Amino acid sequence: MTKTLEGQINAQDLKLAIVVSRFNSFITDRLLAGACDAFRRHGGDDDDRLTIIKTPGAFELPLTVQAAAKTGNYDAIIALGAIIRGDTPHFDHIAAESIKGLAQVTLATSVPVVYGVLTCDTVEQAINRAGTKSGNKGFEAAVTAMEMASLLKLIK
Ligand code: INI
Repeated sequence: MTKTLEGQINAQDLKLAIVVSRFNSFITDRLLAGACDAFRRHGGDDDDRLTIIKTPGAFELPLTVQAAAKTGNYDAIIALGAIIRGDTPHFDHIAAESIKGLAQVTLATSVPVVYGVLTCDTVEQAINRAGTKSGNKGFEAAVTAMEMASLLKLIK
């Protein structure tokens, strides 16, 4: 008999952390609002189970998420940021290090880490993904975090 494991999207019994960078805060504040909205709309009405942690920029996300993951206090961690291309290769370095670092943290700690970092060529692309034309990637990241937290509990 085949057994299928699939996580549920429900925040009721979950402890989540959102680690959000302040760089491009006019975008990341909207991603944060979307993630908090998703948590509350899925039964996460107890504010004790949602912790928000702020970093200066996306480059600081991996270390901060790692510190949060190592506490063992969170079923999943949502990393939010907005990296927007400028005139120099800086964008590419920050984008590469943030995704690589976060991927390392999730595998090393076995805590689900969800990547809600926008990497956009223009400010308009970022606005479109932070609650306007293309939805809110913070909301989507929180939904994925709930599913992954639930899935990992099922597997264990
Ligand atoms: N940080 C971001 O989160 N987004 C960006 O677009 C960005 N750009 O383009 O420079 C950015 N830089 C700051 C970086 O994340 C670090 O905070 C900084 O380099 C100090 O370590």
